[in-house]
Amino acid sequence: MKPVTLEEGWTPLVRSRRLSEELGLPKLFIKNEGQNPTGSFKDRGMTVSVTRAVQSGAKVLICASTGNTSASLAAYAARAGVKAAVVVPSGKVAAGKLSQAVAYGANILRTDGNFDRALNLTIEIVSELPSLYLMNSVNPYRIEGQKTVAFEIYQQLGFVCPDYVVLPVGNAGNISAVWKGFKELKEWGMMSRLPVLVGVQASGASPIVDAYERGSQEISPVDEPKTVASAIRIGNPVSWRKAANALRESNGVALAVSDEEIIQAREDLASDEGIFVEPASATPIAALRRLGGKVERGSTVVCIATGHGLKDQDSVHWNAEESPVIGDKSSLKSELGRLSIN
Ligand code: AN7
Repeated sequence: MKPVTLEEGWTPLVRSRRLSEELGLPKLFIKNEGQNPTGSFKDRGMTVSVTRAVQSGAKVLICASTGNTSASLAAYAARAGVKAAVVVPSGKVAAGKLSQAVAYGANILRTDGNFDRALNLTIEIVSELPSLYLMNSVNPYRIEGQKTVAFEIYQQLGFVCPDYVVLPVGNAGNISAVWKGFKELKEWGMMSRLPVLVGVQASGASPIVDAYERGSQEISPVDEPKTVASAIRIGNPVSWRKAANALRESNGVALAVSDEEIIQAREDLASDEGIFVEPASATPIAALRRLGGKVERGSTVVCIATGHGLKDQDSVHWNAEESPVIGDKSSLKSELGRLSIN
């Protein structure tokens, strides 16, 4: 069977121009996963998992989602000609992501409460109704697809292992996938070392960071996760053990950043680098600011920008009243005069 694909992956690895100076990291790169077909890294995994599901005869694919997984599943199910059901926490998903799922024709099921509850309900119903095929990142094919970002980073750096890979952590599927990809490159003899992983959570939804800081082997779930970064508003990450393992094996760091730091980083990525991401995807820049000089200046650092900014426009504050209304050419001219144009 031919794969179900929308030509995902092969996203740009963009070298930072300005934030690199501020952070004192001349070799800072942004892996712009927002350039995937549905605007997030989820597409890398969805091509594999939908292909395998369809191959096994599945007719209804289901996931719980904070938004991006639902948009991605909806698109690949449409492509494959099978049904998608997406279970989302009511009122907690960014409008751009929901409109994608609607446009691609998914069945939208809203639950009360948060994402963790939506995922629990979904996992329970899948165990009772065998015609449903679970597409969350506990599905191992998702991880197999998502690990390809490691292969691309290695290739785009000129067949070199980065020193640090910095990424947001929600349900912890992606950090597990990234780590699997780099470990395989090493096993295959392509690289002789491995990167240090930096996993970033929002401070209102940081069970993995909390356990890391306590030095604990177990997480304590956060009952009511809160953050502006709705993609990673997750209190009980299903793959936390894999994340903890990846952090330990890579000598990695887990840290939490505040909503203010996230929004500032999102603004700066857009206005300093020309890369517009959703809030969760700006957490790596906020984390590098926190780490300050702890990352050696000569290091090759890759931040994974996981999702596109257009998905979450509510996070951009713009007051139309503050921008001038142009009545005629002379008012246009006088307004432009402020920009020192001749
Ligand atoms: C932009 O869509 O969990 O740690 O249901 O959308 O693998 O969960 C999204 C997660 C980071 C965290 N950045 O990845 C979902 C969902 C963005 C995301 C993450 C998500 P994981």
